[in-house]
Amino acid sequence: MKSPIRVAVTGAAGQIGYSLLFRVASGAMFGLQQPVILQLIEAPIEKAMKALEGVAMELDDCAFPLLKGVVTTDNPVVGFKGANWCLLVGAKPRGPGMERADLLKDNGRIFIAQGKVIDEVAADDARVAVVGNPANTNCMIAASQAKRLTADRFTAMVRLDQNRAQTQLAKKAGVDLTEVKNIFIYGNHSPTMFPAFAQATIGGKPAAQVINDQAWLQGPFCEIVGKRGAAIIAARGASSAASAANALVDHVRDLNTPGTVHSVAVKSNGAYGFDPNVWAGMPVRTTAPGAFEVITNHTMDDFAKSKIAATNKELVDERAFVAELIK
Ligand code: NAX
Repeated sequence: MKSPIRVAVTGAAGQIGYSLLFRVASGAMFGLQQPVILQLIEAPIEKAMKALEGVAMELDDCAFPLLKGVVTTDNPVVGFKGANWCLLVGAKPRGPGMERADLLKDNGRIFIAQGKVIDEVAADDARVAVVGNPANTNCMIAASQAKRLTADRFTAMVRLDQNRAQTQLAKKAGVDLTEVKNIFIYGNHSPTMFPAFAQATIGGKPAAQVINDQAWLQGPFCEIVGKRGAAIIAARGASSAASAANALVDHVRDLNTPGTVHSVAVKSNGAYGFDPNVWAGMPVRTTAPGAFEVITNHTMDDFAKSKIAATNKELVDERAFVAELIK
């Protein structure tokens, strides 16, 4: 049996946390041969810490063979100490009437503090995956604080959007979703994201040829994927949690599986016209556990270029809102 890895999770008593932790402890994220120690971090709020104790009790009650320890804390220094993976799920939600700029700044302060502490106390091989919204910009902010860890260690999750896009293409084509390949998400995890259908294939043929409805691909398809989160809130009365947790399992598992090609928000290297200072969703190929290269050779037509320009502009604007924090 391998020695355990330490997995720090913020927002561990939240909705996504409740769907996520049991899958990490069961081996879904790191494999059935990899023991884990969970280091669960919550906001310093009595109610949240009490709920976290309940979650830890339930983890105990599952008797997971791979779970070698659970730490619960409201102190990020304790929670991130020696962590090999830092899953940043916790964030301040947007309250009624709250301006987007204020949401960005409030979360910015959280992610500045967490980025600093991770850089100081996490393991040398630490990797960070950000889920808390606005995920791309929060990731950029956390990475801005790192002196020891390089920017490629910081990724944000757009995998839920990729999974949503894959299923929508399969439903439209009337095929099993495993027939759909090479659908990747570009840009921000927000309604401006672009699910690039031109590269996608269905049963080995171009998706656009199989679906044969360019208006649907350019219109309703992009809209359904971009606004799926809002549709789930409208139906369920709460935001997507189980599917988000599942996507994070996919995100981390695929970043640890060499050869996998998948959508991840990473620091832009200027590819596809993204500003080099933003974190943008794009296809990456995992080259070694935790390491990746960006796939830069996808051809974009004028429609794709205009969608990417719009989502890039939103990311650049978000960065401008928090510029004073990351100086
Ligand atoms: P919840 O409100 O259920 O849980 C968030 C938890 O974070 C709470 O328990 C809260 O106490 C905790 N928290 C707040 N500040 C913290 C801090 N400084 N340190 C540690 N914990 C802190 O939200 P949930 O539904 O779990 O969603 C979590 C985040 O994921 C939200 O920002 C949400 O918008 C975002 N999402 C991101 C998605 C993505 O694809 N990137 C999709 C799903 C989700 O909407």
